[in-house]
Amino acid sequence: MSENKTILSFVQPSGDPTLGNYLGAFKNWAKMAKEYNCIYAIADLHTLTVRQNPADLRKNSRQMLALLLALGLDNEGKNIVFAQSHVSAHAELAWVMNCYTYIGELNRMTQFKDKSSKHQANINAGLLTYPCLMAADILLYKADLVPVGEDQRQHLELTRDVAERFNNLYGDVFTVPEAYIGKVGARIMGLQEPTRKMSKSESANANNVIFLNDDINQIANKIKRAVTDSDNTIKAAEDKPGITNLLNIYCAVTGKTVEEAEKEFAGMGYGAFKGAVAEAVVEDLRPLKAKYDEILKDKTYIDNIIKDGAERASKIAYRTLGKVYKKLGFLPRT
Ligand code: ATP
Ligand code: LTN
Repeated sequence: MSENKTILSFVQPSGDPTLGNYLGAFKNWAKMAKEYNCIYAIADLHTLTVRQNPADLRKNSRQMLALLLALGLDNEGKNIVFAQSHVSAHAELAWVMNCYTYIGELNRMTQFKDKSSKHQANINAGLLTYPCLMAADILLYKADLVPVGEDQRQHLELTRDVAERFNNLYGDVFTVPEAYIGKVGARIMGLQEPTRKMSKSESANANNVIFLNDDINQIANKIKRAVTDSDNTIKAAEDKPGITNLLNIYCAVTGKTVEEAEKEFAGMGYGAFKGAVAEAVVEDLRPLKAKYDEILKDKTYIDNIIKDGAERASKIAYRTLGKVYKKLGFLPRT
């Protein structure tokens, strides 16, 4: 049955890809790529809500695409990989979504509150209306499932509300999507600040974030330097955020449950535990990094894949946009 279902997810090319992106999102995308029709893109339009350096944005966009391709999410067969800015239907449907979303709903978004407190000199309208563009991304492709990390759950719920609101007014236009949030890895925290999400664009301390661009030794060292606590028991608990985070990371790469991992490490010292986590992460990342480095060297290959991706995405997106415009009462273009 999953054969005909569509899954869709986008990532912002707003920095170097992190272990959080990989474990919270991409690893699930890769698992599902075999079973579903998949649409994956870089959300370059979304990055403008925070000021970007154009050269960095170009570099980050190719890096993020190289990673998606290294994970096997390419355009072979049924999957579509592209850049959001190449399909203008996103910006067009986002305007419509803006007119069917209430300011009160947008004001409640945690990401808006978070980012506006961090970027006080640039609280632009896009930062507030960001979920309308995200809703457009999802609804244009009639996505059934949207695999994301925990931080995006609220945006997904808003998308569902707006889709239902629109359908109630105009009949069944949109598919109401479900969020898919993995059981482990959905929220990887910083290694130095384990009470805050590991984030590619908010990393003052380089040891806090594992970047997929880091070399294997750097990755292992960052894990070995992760903050823990002084009680020396390896258990997940609210007052042990450092250990809990390392256990989550370990489980996300090995597929084990937290209980299994706790049993495995019972009685072990923190040093040995961190060494085991580092080894598991490095083993998981080594082949992926090798592929990623190889693909990144071939700009033309990446650019060709997204050209083809944009053409295929456009066909689906404009079909939906046409239907929406017709329902709204816009004159047909004859
Ligand atoms: P930014 O720092 O620019 O906000 P980000 O690193 O949070 O970016 P996004 O581009 O917003 O990453 O997210 C890409 C995907 O990775 C999303 O599905 C998001 O939920 C997931 N993700 C990001 N950070 C983490 C994390 N620390 N743990 C789990 N999943 C994450
Ligand atoms: N808001 C998301 C990125 C994003 C997205 C989407 C995710 C933009 N459009 C559509 C899933 C579906 C983020 O910041 N991670």
